[in-house]
Amino acid sequence: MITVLSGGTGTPKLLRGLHALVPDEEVTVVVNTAEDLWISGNHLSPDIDTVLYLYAGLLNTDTWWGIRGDTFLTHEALALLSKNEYIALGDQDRAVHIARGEMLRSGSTLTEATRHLCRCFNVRAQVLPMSDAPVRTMVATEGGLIHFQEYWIRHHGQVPITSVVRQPDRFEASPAVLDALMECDAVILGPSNPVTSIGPILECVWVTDLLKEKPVIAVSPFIGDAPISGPAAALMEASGVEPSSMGTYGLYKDFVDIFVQDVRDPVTVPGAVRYDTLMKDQERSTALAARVLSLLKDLT
Ligand code: GDP
Ligand code: FO1
Repeated sequence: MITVLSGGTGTPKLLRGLHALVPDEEVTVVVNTAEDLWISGNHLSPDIDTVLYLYAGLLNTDTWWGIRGDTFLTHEALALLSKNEYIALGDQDRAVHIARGEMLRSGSTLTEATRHLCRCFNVRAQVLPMSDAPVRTMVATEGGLIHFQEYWIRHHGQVPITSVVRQPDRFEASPAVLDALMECDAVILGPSNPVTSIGPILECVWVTDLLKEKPVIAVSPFIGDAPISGPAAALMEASGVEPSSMGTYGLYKDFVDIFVQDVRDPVTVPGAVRYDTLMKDQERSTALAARVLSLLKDLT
């Protein structure tokens, strides 16, 4: 059994490769929920949904969010009525947010709601939200603290930020996550944003303690000297971490056994293994996943 820690873009590309090589039933994905948001009355969990739609074969892999071919009629109507509808939610995607919002309002945990959605979409991998507690990544701007989604989507990442703040400052992993980490043979930290995606999972109480007991491989999200998508560099800088593979390794070094970095990376992380980690298509995702699995075999 492999446990993969995931955000919503880089790691799902690696999951696409694992899906071609390992039965989905043998994979548990622990997913970041610190970007979650209640929006227009419903519950958006972007990283969970990306992983869910990937396994369901529905994901829009042009954007790595939302459902392929979705329409945006409700979003267009709502955007005329509310300033808070600043995220482009597809109509079918929104049905998932409505269903999840209802389950949460009726007292289900996010883990239970996600399990239900996995069953509905016939997803066989175990997809686990990192925590059942609401956790938020906020960023400090001149105008005060704002939600990460507001920074990245409403302001297009174009406002200066001085720090990244997690709310609350202490939160528990879900019991299912702790079980998965205790029972698995190995853990993969995919190439996701170390501050907004992997960071919150590592901050869940007990997670890093459990990782120290397991073989762990991490893949850097840096290609060349920059992330290839998303705001990782600005957020790492605002967190006082060097925006590079070295900075990423520094965050993982206490528990990681093998660090994988891209062949184009100008920074050399001592002891790291170098591969082509750019997963432009299914074939390249499968090739990288095969290499990671072979490294794992040597570790276990
Ligand atoms: P988010 O939740 O949408 O922010 O997505 P993630 O945190 O999962 O992924 C964002 C990170 O994925 C960025 O830092 C990218 O550099 C990295 N990334 C995206 N595609 C690839 C890829 O093909 N290879 C590698 N190594 N990193 C990638
Ligand atoms: N990201 C965007 O940059 N613009 C969007 O309009 C947008 C809509 C969206 C809808 C559903 C969903 O699950 C994700 C969506 N994302 C969108 C992705 C965003 O939530 C990601 O968290 C960030 O792009 C990076 O972490």
